[in-house]
Amino acid sequence: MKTYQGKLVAPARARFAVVTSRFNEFVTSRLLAGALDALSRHGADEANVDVIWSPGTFEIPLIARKLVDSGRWAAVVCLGAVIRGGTDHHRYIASEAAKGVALAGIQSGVPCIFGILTCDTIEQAIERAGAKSGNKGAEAARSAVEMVNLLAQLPSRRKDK
Ligand code: INI
Repeated sequence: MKTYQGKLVAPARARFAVVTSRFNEFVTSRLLAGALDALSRHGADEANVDVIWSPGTFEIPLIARKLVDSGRWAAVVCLGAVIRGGTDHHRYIASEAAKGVALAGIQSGVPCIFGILTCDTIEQAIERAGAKSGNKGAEAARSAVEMVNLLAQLPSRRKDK
């Protein structure tokens, strides 16, 4: 039996992009701080980390797609905070963001990590951005490091297939 698992050490030359939504910036700035701290603690050189601000969470998939298509980044960490309002608006944003981030990753082979909070209340969002329930930005960054290492170990598609 062979077991594959990704180390939590950023490869020396791997570049990480962190796409962060400006909408609900009081939450997303904390997710970003958590992500940057985690990348640094897991060995990523600051010079290899780029932050890209998105107007809102809805726009994140298009940015992620452009980043993965460039081939410049080993992983894209997507951070946002969708908080329920008085209408269904938030549902469409959250569902398009989840689909779009997943598709960007699946279609490119570049890990696109879903660090987007989907919460009923502002309190729930704050709890997940460094208060009671950890920091989902840091978790997302760790997943990015793990995925970059894991994918590097998995066999590539055979050329004759
Ligand atoms: N964007 C968010 O990131 N979070 C939200 O909770 C949110 N809500 O609920 O409206 C939100 N809206 C903006 C959206 O992401 C787009 O930027 C906007 O619709 C323009 O396309």
